[in-house]
Amino acid sequence: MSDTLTIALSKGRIYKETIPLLAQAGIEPVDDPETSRKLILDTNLPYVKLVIIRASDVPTYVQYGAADVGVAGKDVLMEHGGAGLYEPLDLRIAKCKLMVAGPEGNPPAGRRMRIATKFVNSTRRYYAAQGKQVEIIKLYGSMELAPLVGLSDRIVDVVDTGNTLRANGLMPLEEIAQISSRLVVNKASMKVKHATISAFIEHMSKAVDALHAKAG
Ligand code: PRT
Ligand code: MG
Repeated sequence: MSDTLTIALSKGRIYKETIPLLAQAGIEPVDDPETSRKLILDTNLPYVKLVIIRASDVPTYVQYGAADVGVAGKDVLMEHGGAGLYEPLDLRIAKCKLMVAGPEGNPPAGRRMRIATKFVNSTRRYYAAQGKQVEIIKLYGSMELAPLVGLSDRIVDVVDTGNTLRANGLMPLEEIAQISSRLVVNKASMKVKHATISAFIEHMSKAVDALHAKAG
């Protein structure tokens, strides 16, 4: 008999890049979340379900045990803080960098620099570590717009190709962290469903290695 295993995933790039890993681990969803309206997806294994939620909600679902495990970007995990979670595996997918970006030229003198971001905690920590006093403006999206309309001097956002920055006349300025997606596990589930979850982590770890060996 197997314990139930609920896996939290977000749509979009994390879903697309996690599915091949799950397939290697023997788990295949029955529905496609991009076309289905279901938020709980059945899989080929009767005891495994996928819950499809916002990327930034994944750590919260796993923290409270609403999902046993989940896949979340390190950017999202740094912001969440990691309470109630184990982070046993780097899945090496959805890679990007958390960066400070802005227009060319020096920041304004004579007042605190303004930074627009949805990564408020990570931004505060980054500047505090440098002893810099900055004003952080919380946004929920389209950070690149903020410097263009004078809302902020800089932004902190995740950057992949940098095309979005360039298209808006901004440049990557400072790297805060290298980002990839991580497998996270609810601490209580790890105890109560130890055999099932250890086996899942082991399968996913092998899947990461196999996909990397193939990609070269
Ligand atoms: O979209 P939603 O508001 O629901 O949530 P989300 O933006 O957090 O989710 P999603 O699916 O967009 O991103 C999930 C995770 O993918 C993030 O938490 C990161 O860990 C990771 N990731 C990897 C990225 C990118 N690459 C990335 N390029 N997340 C976002 N982007 C954005 C980037 O900020 C820019 O706006 O994609 C745009 C294109 O990037 P460039 O640099 O290639 O132009
Ligand atoms: Mg997005």
